[in-house]
Amino acid sequence: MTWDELPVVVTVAPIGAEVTRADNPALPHTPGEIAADVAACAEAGASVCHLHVREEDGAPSSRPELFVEAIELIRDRTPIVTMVSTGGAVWMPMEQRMTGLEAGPDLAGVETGSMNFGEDPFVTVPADARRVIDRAATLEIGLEAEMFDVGHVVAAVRMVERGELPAPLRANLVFGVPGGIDASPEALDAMLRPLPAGTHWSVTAIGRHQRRLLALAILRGAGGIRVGFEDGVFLRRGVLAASNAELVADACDLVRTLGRRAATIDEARDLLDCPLRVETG
Ligand code: KMH
Ligand code: ZN
Repeated sequence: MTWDELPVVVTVAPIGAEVTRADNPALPHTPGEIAADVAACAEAGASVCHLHVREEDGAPSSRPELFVEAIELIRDRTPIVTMVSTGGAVWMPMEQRMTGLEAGPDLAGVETGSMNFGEDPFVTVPADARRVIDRAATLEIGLEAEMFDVGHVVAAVRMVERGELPAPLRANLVFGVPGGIDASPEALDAMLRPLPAGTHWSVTAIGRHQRRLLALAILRGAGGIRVGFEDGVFLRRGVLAASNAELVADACDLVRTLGRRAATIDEARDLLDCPLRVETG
């Protein structure tokens, strides 16, 4: 298959830990709202959802019951690939960041380095990453490395070389977080350079260059792109998105305009090597 025939896995990140209803009133809070939102995003073309959870009042949370309920409700409605964040919020200790793993998602993110996240330290030392990797292995959950700067990519590749992170790597390259790498063509080149062949790489971009960087990634052969309120609440400059599903539909339009197509959920499961989990017992 040539790069242009490869379907693009569109991930939706509907919640995050920083965005609020003051930024966009359509932000989902409860597991029921999250599941309804994710189901609409799957209809619109998303094949993976990257999840955080919130308390009913919108406060970022790490309560495992909320992850369990959200994932159960999502699975009732759609076979979309479920992925939990283990980045959580900057103020969460590692134990809290890891609670989503216990809900048995298909995939989990793993941070491979530390950085400033805006004004705050966002710390993941190698022992923290290994904790996530070990627990995910025990629970048979696949991992996607979440990387915000070049050193994080180099660290992830070393973890693969040492046999800590399974190969082939699933990589999400994040651009434009203040404190991380910028959202520029040169930054995309720099983040791609250390990645071994066979990596499934996806691009997330924050800020005003989001759409341009996603377009560039699609044309560079990205395996995936990510959109959703976690990464941006605007459809266009000054125009709030009505919903996460609207952002997904727009991302799928962009994929098509550039001569590629969005992956179906089955194709995403194949490309990401994460078959539908069949619970036994
Ligand atoms: N909320 C950020 C501190 C992730 O989910 O992997 C971390 C984050 C990354 O959102
Ligand atoms: Zn996240």
